[in-house]
This record gives sequence, C-alpha cells and structure tokens, in this order.
Amino acid sequence: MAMRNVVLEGDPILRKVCRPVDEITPRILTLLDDMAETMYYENRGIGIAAPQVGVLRRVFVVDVGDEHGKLEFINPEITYTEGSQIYCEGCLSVPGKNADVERPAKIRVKALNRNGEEFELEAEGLLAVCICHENDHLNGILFTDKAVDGKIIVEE
Ligand code: GNR
Ligand code: NI
Repeated sequence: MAMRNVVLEGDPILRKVCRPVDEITPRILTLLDDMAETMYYENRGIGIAAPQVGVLRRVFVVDVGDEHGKLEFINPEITYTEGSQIYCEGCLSVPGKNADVERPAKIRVKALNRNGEEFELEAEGLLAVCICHENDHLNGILFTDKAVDGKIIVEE
C-alpha cells in the first residue's frame, strides 16, 4: 500500500468524465488499496474517488465510520433515489472550503466489488451523501458546483 498525491481543485483532471473499468486487474486492486490509505491518512476522509488520485476510472471507496466499514465501488450506478437532504460537505480536493449541498435522502447503488461480483446497497444519511459526492467525481462534478444558493464557506 502506498499513499498517492491528491489532485486539487483547478486541475483539469477533476473535470473529466471517467471511463469504466473493463477488467479488474492487480493494478486496479492496488489502486483501491492506495485510495483507502490516502483517504484514511488525509484528515480522516470518508470517501475518495479515483480521479482524486489522478486515475480517470469509475472507482471509489467510502468509509463513513458506520457498520458497513470500508466499501469499494467499481463501475457504480445509482439505480434509485428518494427524497432530499442537505448536508454541509467538504472535499479532499477542495481544502478549506465547505458548502451545503442538496442530495437524495435515500439511494440504491449497484456496483462491482473487488472480486468482480455485482452488489446493490441501499443507503441513507451520510452514506448516501458520500456515495453521491463520490459518484459526481466520476463525472467531473465537484460539490462546489452544487452549493445551495452558490454559497461556499472559505476557512481561515
Ligand atoms: O472527507 C470527506 N468528507 C465529506 C464530508 C461531507 C460530504 C462529503 C464528504 S466526502 C470527503 C472526501 C472526498 O473529497 N471525497 O471525494
Ligand atoms: Ni470529494
């Protein structure tokens, strides 16, 4: 496992649409491991998407500290959403900024795990927020794009 550098806002990498993973190679497994290490190191992040470490593939990892523990998503698809919630978000790629963002209250997401098996998960609360935030990264979207009333809080 190794730490990877986090790509910061302003880098065009974060604005690209990521390509699906077509084969789960050892390289993808190392990517997942390195993303987790980077996420846990960086001020206890609760999620990280591949483009944040410079890899334009549809992969993310989340761990919101609930009973699910670490979850890995390859080629995720949000298949259902319901309701809405507003949560004050941050991003490892946008240090020092926060903003309220409106997201679905409840989602279902389908993806492959590291063994190439399809799974589907229902999420609400912070886990739903985090999965939607990470899924947006795969499409070149940052939370600041969705700030309620365009209001971004800058620290310091
Ligand atoms: O660590 C993170 N915290 C967070 C807080 C509220 C809403 C979303 C997040 S995700 C973020 C890590 C990150 O940037 N993932 O892409
Ligand atoms: Ni982020």
